Amino acid sequence: MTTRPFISQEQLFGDPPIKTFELPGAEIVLMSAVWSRSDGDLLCKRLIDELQWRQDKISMFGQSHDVPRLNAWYGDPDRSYSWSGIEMDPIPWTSTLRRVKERVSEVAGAEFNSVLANLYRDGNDKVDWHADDEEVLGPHPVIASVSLGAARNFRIRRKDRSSDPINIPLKSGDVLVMSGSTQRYWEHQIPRTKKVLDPRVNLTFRKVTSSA
Ligand SMILES: O=C(O)CCC(=O)C(=O)O
Repeated sequence: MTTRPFISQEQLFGDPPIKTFELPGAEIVLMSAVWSRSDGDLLCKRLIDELQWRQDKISMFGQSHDVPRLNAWYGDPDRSYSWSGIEMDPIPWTSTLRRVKERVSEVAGAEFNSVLANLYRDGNDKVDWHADDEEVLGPHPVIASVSLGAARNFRIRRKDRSSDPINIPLKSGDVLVMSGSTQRYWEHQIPRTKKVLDPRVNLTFRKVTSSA
């Protein structure tokens, strides 16, 4: 079953340019080029070098597999995070991450106390369908997601599959903000692609309301 196609509205003269997606039960805003493409690419390289990336493993059907990307969790003290059985204790903010957090808070109009960093080494790395709906994020989390480096497709779909998936291309320097009931009713993924050979860093800023 499919519903009407989503409507998006562009605010052409905004700074940064803003696109809102009107979707049932979701609040999603895309801010293009919050960093210029070249600054986004430089930031991507710096974060690849500076962050303490880890290769986590998940267990599926009794077998252990590498998570298909590298991760790092930075944030205020005592803001641990766990997902799919993986526990992450926060590493203290680096000056680069602090600066990015300040800019993201400004454009998103929200405060954050932690960030999950994802490193997609190339198009073979991905994140499967999921929602950021862990209890520690609260019922209506604001999640601001910064894309740096290679452009990748971000796909969202209703959890009840009442509409077709929607594709939102994310480029270096873009910020996507999900809020309201988005995590309750929708899920998202970054699919694998053979077309992308370069790395991408994604920073998803979150507010952890209490420790896991
Ligand atoms: O890489 C992205 O844009 C999405 C990352 C994501 O879904 C997550 O960290 O939960």
